[in-house]
Amino acid sequence: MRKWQGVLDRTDEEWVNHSEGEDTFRERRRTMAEDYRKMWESLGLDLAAHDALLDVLGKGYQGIFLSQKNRPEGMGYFDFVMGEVHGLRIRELLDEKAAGRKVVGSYCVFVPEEIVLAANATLVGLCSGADFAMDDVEKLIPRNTCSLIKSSFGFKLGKVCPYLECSDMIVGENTCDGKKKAYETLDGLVPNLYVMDLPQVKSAEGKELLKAEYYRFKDAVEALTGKSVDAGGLKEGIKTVNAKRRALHRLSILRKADPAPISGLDALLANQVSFYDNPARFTESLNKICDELKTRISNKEGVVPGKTPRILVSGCPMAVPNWKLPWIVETSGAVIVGEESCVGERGSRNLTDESGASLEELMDAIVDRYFKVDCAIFTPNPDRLSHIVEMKETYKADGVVHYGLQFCQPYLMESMPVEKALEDKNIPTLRIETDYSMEDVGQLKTRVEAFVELLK
Ligand code: BJ8
Repeated sequence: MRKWQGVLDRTDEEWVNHSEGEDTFRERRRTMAEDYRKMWESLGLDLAAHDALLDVLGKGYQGIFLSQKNRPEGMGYFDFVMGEVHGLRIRELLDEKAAGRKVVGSYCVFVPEEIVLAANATLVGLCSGADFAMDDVEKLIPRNTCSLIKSSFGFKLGKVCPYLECSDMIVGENTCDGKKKAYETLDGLVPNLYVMDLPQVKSAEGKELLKAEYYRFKDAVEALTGKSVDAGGLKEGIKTVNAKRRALHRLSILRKADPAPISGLDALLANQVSFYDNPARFTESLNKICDELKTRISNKEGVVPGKTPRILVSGCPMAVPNWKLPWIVETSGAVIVGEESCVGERGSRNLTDESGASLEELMDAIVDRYFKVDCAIFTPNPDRLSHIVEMKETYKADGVVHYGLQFCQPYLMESMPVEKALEDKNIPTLRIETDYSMEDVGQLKTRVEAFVELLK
């Protein structure tokens, strides 16, 4: 924690000059790089493939994030975390493991972090935001599978994800058909897959199923860690996760301001980092940015000058390093002011009631909270439609871009009623269907630019 604390406390000048001196800094980075390579090797990563991935990511990050103007200073912390996302954070997780803690990896916001924390384990999101090893992937799952699922296979087959390799348990979930069938195949590739069954209907029976599955998951995590989940531990877990969600809500609410105090790209990055970082440290860093944004707002200082069309993005989750659509939108003269997404407000919307005294009451509170998540796998799913309209109003968006990944039936099917509900209220809407490749960037940019012109 001390190394990270130093980062949180760094002044601007120290970020640039690294007060230890340039030579010492370079030497320290060289030693760290050597240490990381040994660490990645010990996790079984393919070093050459991993180097290639980090190279592409580093260049992409530079071009997309660091080239933005007028960023909040507090984003320095998130730049640092991204720079160390396969380095220092993995070292920290391995240190935790050496001290007896377990790591649980997840692909979905239905996996309750509160229970994982209460059982003395750490929850991490598993990367699924870039194409990798596609030739190998398409030998195992059909070509016409969504990019997110293909990516999770690519990161495993290409041996490039240290989070996946250091997870003691990998949690899959029966959500969309693509995922639930893909996990049958993933089961043969990893030794520690746990599959959580999830309801598809918001009925009393559906809620009972979720409750039964959360108890089954609690038992499985207890068996993994050897620590029983009791009321005290669960209450602490709930408080930690609530504090993280409160900070994310605070960030969302600050984005109501016009002019927008932070870019959509940076806000998305904060949401993405929330899946990897230590929750308490993340909460502290995000609250610092929110304090800075509050000052910006009182000074009427925006991230982009003048009147800029404001966009709400709605649809499939954008996992690291999927920044394609936000980058297109924000380099086309608009600013994103909200994300109706699991890596955004759908994933963090509600808090869990902390007031229960017994384990049963707290487990019920967790079930109540997660049962409100309005993922498109639910049928029917009217809450999502009202949330999109509500968010458009709350964040004073001028229009909505619906983001659907190719071959994602739940979100592409639902994009039709979403468009209808928005059009009924005269809200301009653009439906996008894409994947992780860069082949359609030119075509998407033309469509987004035309949409932004319409909003002016
Ligand atoms: S709660 S959105 S994180 S399931 S894009 S894999 S739906 S075919 S990701 Fe999700 Fe949980 Fe729902 Fe959220 Fe399938 Fe669509 Fe692919 Fe998707």
